[in-house]
Amino acid sequence: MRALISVSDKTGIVEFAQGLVALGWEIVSTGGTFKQLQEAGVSAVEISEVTKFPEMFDGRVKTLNPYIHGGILHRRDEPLHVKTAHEHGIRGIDLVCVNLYPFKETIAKTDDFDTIIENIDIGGPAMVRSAAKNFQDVLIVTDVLDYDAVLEALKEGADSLAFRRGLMIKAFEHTGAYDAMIANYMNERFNGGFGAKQFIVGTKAFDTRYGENPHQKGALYEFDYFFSNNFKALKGEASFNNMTDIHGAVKIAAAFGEAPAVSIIKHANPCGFAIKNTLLESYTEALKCDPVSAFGGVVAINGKLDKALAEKINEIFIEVIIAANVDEDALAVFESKKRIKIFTQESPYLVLSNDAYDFKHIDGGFVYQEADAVGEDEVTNAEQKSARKASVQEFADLEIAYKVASLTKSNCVVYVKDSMMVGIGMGMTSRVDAGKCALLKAKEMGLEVAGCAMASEAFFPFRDSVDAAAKAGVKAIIQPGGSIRDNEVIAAADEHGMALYFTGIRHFLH
Ligand code: 93A
Repeated sequence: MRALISVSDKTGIVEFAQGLVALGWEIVSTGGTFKQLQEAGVSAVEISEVTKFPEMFDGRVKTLNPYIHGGILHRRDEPLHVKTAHEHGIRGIDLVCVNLYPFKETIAKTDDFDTIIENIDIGGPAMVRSAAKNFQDVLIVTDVLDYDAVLEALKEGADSLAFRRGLMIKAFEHTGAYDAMIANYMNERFNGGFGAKQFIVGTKAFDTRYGENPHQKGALYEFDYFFSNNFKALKGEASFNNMTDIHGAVKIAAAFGEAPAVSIIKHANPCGFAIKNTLLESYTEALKCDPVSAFGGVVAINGKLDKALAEKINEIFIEVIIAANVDEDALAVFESKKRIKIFTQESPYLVLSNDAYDFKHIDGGFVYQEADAVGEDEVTNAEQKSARKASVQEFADLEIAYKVASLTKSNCVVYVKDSMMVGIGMGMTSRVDAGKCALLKAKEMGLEVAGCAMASEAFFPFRDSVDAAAKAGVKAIIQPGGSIRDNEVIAAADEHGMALYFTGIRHFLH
C-alpha cells in the first residue's frame, strides 16, 4: 500500500508517517514534507521519482501528473482501469494526506498580492478532490486531528466504507472552505465585498441540542474558527438561543474597551448594563435596571468572574454567564447549581471577532451588509444642538446610552444615569412608546430617572419623546438627528433646558 503525504502544516506528520511505515505502508512525499520525514529518519520516496518530472515553476507543478492522479483515481474494481494503470506503469496510491498552502495565514500577515497568489494551492486541492472522489478505494486525510483515528482504523482493519465516507465529506468541506476563503478575499479586495456571485460562509463549530424551539434542529457555524478559538464551555452546553443572547451580551459588554462593564441580556436585548469601579459593583447596579427580566438571563462580564462576583450572581437564577476569564473558586460557587451554564473566552477582556459581515435570513435567501458599529469618535464628535452643554458625567452617560441603543432592537430608547442603565424600551413600533415603556419600567423598579441621559438609535420624528423625557427629568439627549422636524426637537430641548446632541449616524437594528 502506498500513501502520498504532502502537507503545509507539518504538525504530527512524522508520527503519522512512522505509524504508516510500521503498518507496512510505502510513503511518497513532496519537497518540504519529504525533507522533514527524511530528517526524522522515516523512509520515503520523493515525488519526482514517481512523476519522473522535477518539481517545476517554483513548485507550482509538483503533483499534477498522471502518475499521481491516475494512481489515486483509477477504480480498483474496474478491470479496464486496472489494465490501463498497469500498461502505463501507474501504481496505486491508497491514502492521500494533504493540507493546503496557508492562504488564511498569508492574507492575515501581508497585502502583497504576489505572495498571496503564490499561496493559492492548486495541486493540493486537486489531490484532495481526486482521493475524495475515489473514497471507496482511497483514504483521504485532511485534518491533523484525524491522524490517530486513521492509524487506529488501519491497524484494526476498521477503515470501513462509512469511515472513508466520513473522511471524504471532510475533504470536500476542506477544499470548499478553502476556495470560499479565496473568493471572499478577492471579492473584498477588488469588489468591496459586494460583487460576489456566491457568498460562502461558515464552518460548523457544533450542533446545538435543538434550534430556537425544541422541534427545530440547530447548529452553530463560525467564520474563521472564531468560536473554536475564543469560546470554551466550563459548565453546561450552549443552546441555540444561548448563542444569540451571548452574542448580544458580549457585543455590549465589550463595547467600552477595558472598562469593567457588565451587561444582562434577555432574548437578545439588554435589560441591565453598568460600568462602575469594579465588576461586582457593575453587576449589582446592572441588575437593578430590571431584575424581573434578568431572571433566567445571560450575563456578560468584561473581565474576571471571581468568587465574590459569582456569589452575588448566584443569589438569583441566571441561566448563562460569559466571562472573559473565570477563577476556579468562582466556578466552585455554582457546583451544586445544575441549570447554570458558564462560558469563557480565556482572555483578559471579552473578545469580538470584528467581522465585517452582517446578514439576516429571509425566506429563500439572506440580505447581506457591512457590519454596523459606533465609530470611535462618533459620540465625542457629536454636534451640540442645544444651548445647554452636557456635564462631564452626563456626557459619559450619553455615550453609554448611545452605544447600548445601537446594539438594541429598534425602535429603542435608553436611559442612563451615573454609568448605569436605568430604563430601556426596545423593539417597539413607535419610538414614543419605547420611551414610555422604559419610564414605566424604571418607575416600577423604583429607579430615579431625574438627571439622567437618554439616547435613541434613530431620530425622533416629533418633539413628543423629548417632552416626555423632560417630564421624567432627563437632562441630556443624544440621537442621530435628520428628521424634517429637527428644529422642533431642538426647540423642545431648549425650552426644557436640556442638552441635545446629534451624531448624524443612524443605528437601526432590526
Ligand atoms: O503549487 S501547487 O499548487 N502545485 C502542486 O502540484 C502541489 N502539490 C502539492 N501545490 C502543491 N502541493 C502542496 O504543497 C500541498 O497541498 C501542500 O500544502 C504543500 C506541501 O509542500 P511541501 O511538501 O514541499 O512542503
